[in-house]
Amino acid sequence: MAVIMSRRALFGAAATAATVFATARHMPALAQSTGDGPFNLPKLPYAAEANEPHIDAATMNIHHDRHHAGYVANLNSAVKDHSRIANMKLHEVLRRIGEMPEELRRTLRNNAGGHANHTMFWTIMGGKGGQPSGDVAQAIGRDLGGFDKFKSAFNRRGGGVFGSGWVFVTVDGEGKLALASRPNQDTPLMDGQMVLMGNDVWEHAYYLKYRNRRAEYLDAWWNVVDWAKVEERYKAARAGTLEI
Ligand code: MN3
Repeated sequence: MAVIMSRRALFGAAATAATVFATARHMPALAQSTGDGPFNLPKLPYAAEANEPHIDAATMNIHHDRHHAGYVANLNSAVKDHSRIANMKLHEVLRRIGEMPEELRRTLRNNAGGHANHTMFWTIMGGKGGQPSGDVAQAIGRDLGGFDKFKSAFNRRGGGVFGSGWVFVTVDGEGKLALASRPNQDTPLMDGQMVLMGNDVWEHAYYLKYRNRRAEYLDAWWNVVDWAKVEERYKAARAGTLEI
């Protein structure tokens, strides 16, 4: 408990962090699933150490087991008495966020958004960085001016998010790419778009290792991107099967 309390003090967005930690207290240290559905925390697809030294294992553990678990728990609790929403798929909730009951909308925005963003995020990391090849490389060349230009524009965009949020690459059904950023846990899925990849620029994603140096984190993050996974997402987007 002492560790939890001292870490809580490290993070900004106190209200959100307090909620997340209050929920996480009731979970096992290595929560793999909230168990009480309907939404579930996916396992990390690799060991927490897999992104060392660029992203430390402690950050991975707390980010997945506390923060992401907290969004899932809050989401489940929000839909507990709303079976219509509880039966929807996550991407449907987000796509139809404007139709959600007004008293639930902010909670769903934050927690369904947080669940989707982090689910995407884990899957595209655990790699060895480098450069993409194949269709993704071609699309980056065509739509984003090539890899180097894309990487610096993405980092600039991530650095420009005021407070907490995300930087994304969106992809449409034809495979066209664009850069986007969103505050908090918003996602382009809320605007009917698809997300190819994205990076979390909340302080909780980098504060333990990088303190307030977001630009250093943004730079280092490219070393852990799994381009094969990004390529899979690209193909799924074109096939109409990419959900989150
Ligand atoms: Mn996060």
